[in-house]
Amino acid sequence: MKDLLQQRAEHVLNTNFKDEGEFTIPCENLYPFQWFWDSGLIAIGFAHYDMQKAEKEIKTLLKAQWHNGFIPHIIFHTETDSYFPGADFHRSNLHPDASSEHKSTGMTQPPVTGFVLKEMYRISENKKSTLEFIASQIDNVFDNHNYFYKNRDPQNEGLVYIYHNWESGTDNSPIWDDIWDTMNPPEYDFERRDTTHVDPEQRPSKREYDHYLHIIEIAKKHNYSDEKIAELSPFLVQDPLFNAMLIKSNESLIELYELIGGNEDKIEQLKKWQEKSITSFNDKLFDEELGAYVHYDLRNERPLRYLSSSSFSPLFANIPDSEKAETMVKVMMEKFGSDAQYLCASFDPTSDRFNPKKYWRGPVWINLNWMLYKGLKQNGFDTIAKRVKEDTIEIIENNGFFEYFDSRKEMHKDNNAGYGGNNFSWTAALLLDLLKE
Ligand code: 9WN
Repeated sequence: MKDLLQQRAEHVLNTNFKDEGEFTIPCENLYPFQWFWDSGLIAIGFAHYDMQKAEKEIKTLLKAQWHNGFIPHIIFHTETDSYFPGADFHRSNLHPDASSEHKSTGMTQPPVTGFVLKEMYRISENKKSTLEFIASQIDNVFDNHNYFYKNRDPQNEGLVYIYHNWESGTDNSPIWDDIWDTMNPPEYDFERRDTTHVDPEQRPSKREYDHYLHIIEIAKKHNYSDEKIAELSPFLVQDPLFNAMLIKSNESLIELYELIGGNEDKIEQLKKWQEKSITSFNDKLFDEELGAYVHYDLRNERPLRYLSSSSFSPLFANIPDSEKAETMVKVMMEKFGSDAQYLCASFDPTSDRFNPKKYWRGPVWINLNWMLYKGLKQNGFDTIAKRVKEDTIEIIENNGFFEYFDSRKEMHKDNNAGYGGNNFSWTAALLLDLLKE
């Protein structure tokens, strides 16, 4: 008999899978299209009970890849006006390499696909068939990494930039406040849709959206040209979470190509990227004083010295040595791990900018918890890993399959501390993975 929680998780995923397009929405109304990193994480959940759906999810995503290897952050498979900004605002067709078949945004998201394929292989009970599927898709993922290293690394450091906060996946992190301080966008006139689905207290402000739209307007003015964006975007950041995802995916692609056989040139290239990226990551993004990794603002040439759950994500990609790992975990427990807090708040609970109800300014997110759990385990921090896992299962079981959760334990007394969208796909998918461990 399947455990009830597992059944509920599968139900969320099955309901959000859209047969007509063969992809899964993150959640009804609030996010009605296919999102890049959501899709990858969702495939991990499906892999546990319906490998065909997991494969479809990835295949559909990669079909929307651009000719230059770029994978967009949203693919607008269907027409609906429940989301803003939609396809008509983003106008991906401005870029000469954009897919002519699929409307999308002109920005990307954390490159999870490489390690997702590896996870699918790990989970699979029919390794031969799954490896065949992987062999049919893997070159697209390699091309995506090639796109990043060729176009998003102007100083040839092995660290790629993001040009928009929506590319980070951690959309309104307080870290971006320092960048908003350098900008003064117009007050745009537009109709938000997110705040018709979710309490505005839990979402970014109108003024934040002005900044988000302004960056896109600049990119569109230059037809999403990477060169022009690198030259002109007011937002140009080397993000530790984004780069950790790329590095973890490099590692997985190497392992998968070795299993498939041949492809020596690609393996060699991946190893070169990997070595350079890890060295620069440690040299440039590790903040000795804070004891963890931070973001670097490439536009204004300065580190953004704040602790967030992204600061610890490099554990998952085996980036820190054992000494750095010890330091990071100590900092994480001191600042984020008090008995009053669930692990792991998305932003430093001891900071003035911490807001445990608002989106990426403090709440616990399940995708980051999943990565931290894996990272802690890989690095031998079994007891803390166990706490992250237990906290994650407990908050979902008590509150439901929400998008994010209050990090303060006192707020969970009435099992009413889940925020944002409900029946959220990656919450269900990654819970399934944790339950099957
Ligand atoms: C913009 C879909 C996405 C996630 C992001 C999350 C949120 C979108 C939004 O939802 O962002 O991409 O409109 O708020 O921050 O990580 O991929 O679930």
